[in-house]
Amino acid sequence: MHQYTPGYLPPKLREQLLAYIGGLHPLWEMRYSTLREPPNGQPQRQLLRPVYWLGNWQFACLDYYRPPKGIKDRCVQAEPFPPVIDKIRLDMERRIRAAFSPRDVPKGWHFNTCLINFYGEKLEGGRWVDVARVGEHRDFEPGPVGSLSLGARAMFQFVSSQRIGERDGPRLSQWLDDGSLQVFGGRQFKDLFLHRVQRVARSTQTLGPEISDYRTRRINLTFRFVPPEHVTPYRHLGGQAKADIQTYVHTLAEHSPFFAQALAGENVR
Ligand SMILES: O=C(O)CCC(=O)C(=O)O
Repeated sequence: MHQYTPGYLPPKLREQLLAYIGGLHPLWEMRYSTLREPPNGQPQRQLLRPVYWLGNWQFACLDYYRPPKGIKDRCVQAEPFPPVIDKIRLDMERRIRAAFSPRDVPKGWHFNTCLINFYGEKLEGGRWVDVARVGEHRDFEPGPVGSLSLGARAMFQFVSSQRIGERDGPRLSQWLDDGSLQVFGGRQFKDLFLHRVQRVARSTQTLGPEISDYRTRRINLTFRFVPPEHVTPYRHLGGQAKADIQTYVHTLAEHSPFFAQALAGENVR
């Protein structure tokens, strides 16, 4: 099941959402822990773009949520959704429940995690380099996914996970416009297809918070469901996981009372 709704966000809500996002301080994470050698000789690298997670944070260095095996210490409790996002969340959930077969909506499903991606170009060695894309991947969180787009439009594609070569081509291509909502779920779109952001249209307009040496031209908010029993407060993380993300949590705590509190409560059980 795939549904695209252009013009989903009313202008006032869009404005409120952008005002909230404008106050965030996104993180630019490294793909692997900086305390150990990357696994299987993988090269260490910065993620392609800065991100901010709400609800729970999947730090790249702890690896992403991948049930059934990749569950422990993958999703770290993060700031709750602010009222503007909670309002949109409720409406998206209502639409999804109305449109999807109950078979594709797991028990207890609701949006409790939101990844905010900042797409743009970064200054590298005095040159602006376009990094506005995401490679093919699956979202392993159970149930439907909702995605809101702001700013320059993006070419979003579903491709078969069985693909032998490029000849096969994308199974579905969708331009995601400013203010649009895309939802997808069910076996075909979640399990059999992978998805990617192939490119983001060029634009001289920027949006979102100031990020040093970076120009954002598109923001995407992807909503998913992580079973609450798989979300771990910072203080309950294992020692290695806690050490891996400690610097990030300190950076977040500089601007986020939630993460400052998480650090203060570190020794509370
Ligand atoms: O930016 C988008 O439209 C999609 C982002 C995405 O694929 C993801 O967060 O998993």
